Amino acid sequence: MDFSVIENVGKTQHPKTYDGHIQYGTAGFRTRATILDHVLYRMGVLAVLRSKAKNAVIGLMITASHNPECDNGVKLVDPAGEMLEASWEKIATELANVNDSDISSTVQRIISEQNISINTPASVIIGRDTRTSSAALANSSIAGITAANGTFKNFGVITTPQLHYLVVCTNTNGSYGDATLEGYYRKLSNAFKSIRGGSPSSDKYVPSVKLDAANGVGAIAAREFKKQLEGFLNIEIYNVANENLNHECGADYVKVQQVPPATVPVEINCRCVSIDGDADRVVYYYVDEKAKFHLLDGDRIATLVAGYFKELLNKSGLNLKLGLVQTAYANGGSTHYIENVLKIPVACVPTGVKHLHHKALEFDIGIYFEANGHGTVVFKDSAIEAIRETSASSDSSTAQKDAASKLASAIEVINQTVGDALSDMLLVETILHANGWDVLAWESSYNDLPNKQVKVKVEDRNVISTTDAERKCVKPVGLQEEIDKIVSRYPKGRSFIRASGTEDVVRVYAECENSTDVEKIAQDVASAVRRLAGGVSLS
Ligand code: G16
Repeated sequence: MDFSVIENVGKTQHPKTYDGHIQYGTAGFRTRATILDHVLYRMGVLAVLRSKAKNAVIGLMITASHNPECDNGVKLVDPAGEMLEASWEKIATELANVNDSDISSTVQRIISEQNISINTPASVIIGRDTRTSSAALANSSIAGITAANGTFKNFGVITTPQLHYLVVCTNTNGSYGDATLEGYYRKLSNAFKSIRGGSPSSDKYVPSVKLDAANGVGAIAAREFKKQLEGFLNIEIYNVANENLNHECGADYVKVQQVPPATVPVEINCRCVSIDGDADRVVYYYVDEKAKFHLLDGDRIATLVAGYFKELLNKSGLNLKLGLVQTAYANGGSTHYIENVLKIPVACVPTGVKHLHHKALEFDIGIYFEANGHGTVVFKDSAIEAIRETSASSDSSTAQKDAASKLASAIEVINQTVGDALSDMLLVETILHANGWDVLAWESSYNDLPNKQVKVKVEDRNVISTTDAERKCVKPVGLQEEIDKIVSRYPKGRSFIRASGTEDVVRVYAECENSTDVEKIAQDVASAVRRLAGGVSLS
């Protein structure tokens, strides 16, 4: 590794032209695409160092997911498909922000502090979303990888979950699946078709969905699934353009605005699905006879999956620890249902799939979902083994074998490496089909508390500091007392605030018993934030 080459290429071809501080946030670096060239170059270099440190292949995904088209970003993916280890987020932030003339010394320091053997070979898998800026940023990362003497495989335009899948398959020598896009589609489609078997247990279930692809990369993947699942699931795809990414469509828009995209021809009581710009989030919704909009978000998906798995575990006689992980955004109605009706342990962690994923690994079967539709299910190897044994054992009854086989097939439909909008959709469709449910039956399991999210622009969102899985604000001093005072006026009132890790805003969440009050709580809390945390008007 020639440190002077790394520095010179950086200085001359990918110079730092932005003086502000850029931070590795909830899901990597995410900001305006025009200031990211030097960051991508340096992340190419860092991916090589990380690959050497782990002696494994690392993933590099260029996307700003749910953000607008003008933004972009990059996240590094660790060998087991997890988000970059937290201690390396600091390293990434430091390398992204040093002056051009300090690149060489910083890289050398990282090597020495992390005890990296520079002779270890390094390899990076690259993917990017459909943003106009993504191709050039991919080239910047390739320049960094090459300058640091690493090798790379560029998969071009792919979804974020596909990148995670490819990293895991490569690092497990194919035991998780073939490290190709064909392998990804084949694995999920075959599992979906095999578990689906005969007809649904009731004619309420109609095998058809309307899918809003957010004008993003998910449209490409959805088209492929549509082809492979012909005769099993009819996927009508909307919002497939290469422009207007996430604009008035996509999972984030539907979740936050609580309306369907105008571009999706909703029909009464029909299942509609929205995914986000890089296809790692999914929400369902429908409109009833009175034109009322109903959202079935990540909480609903989590409870649907948890109920199905709990029933199969009971029937199979397997004694496996099932748990669910949520964040503060989880609707109080869902948490109450999980704890008191499903009687499944539930944990709350800070926002960011990395936190949920790690917590979920503590269970034999860990279901994790953010309310925004980001989540999956993870299984311990020992749990998978036990499920497979029961499904094949002559000591099991037919009912036990049947339940265990269904669990075994469900494992194959799930992309365990990360939240995957399309794999999650296939899982939801599998369960609705197995239960013979339409969207109303699914929704009838519990009532959501009315809720509202708003964004507040402040001068510096870093003045906000929280604790207790983001449920309590510790700074600015006095803000939590204000929030407590506001929510205490309303039955089942709850609100919290936190600085976004992907947008330059403070997020406010509010819920309470009466829909007429929820807007008032959100606006009152937002005003308190503006007053105490230096609010500025939203441009
Ligand atoms: C990313 C993260 C999610 C997080 C979301 C919003 O999603 O992967 O875990 O919930 O950002 O984060 P924040 O509220 O901090 O802005 P995505 O789909 O945008 O990559």
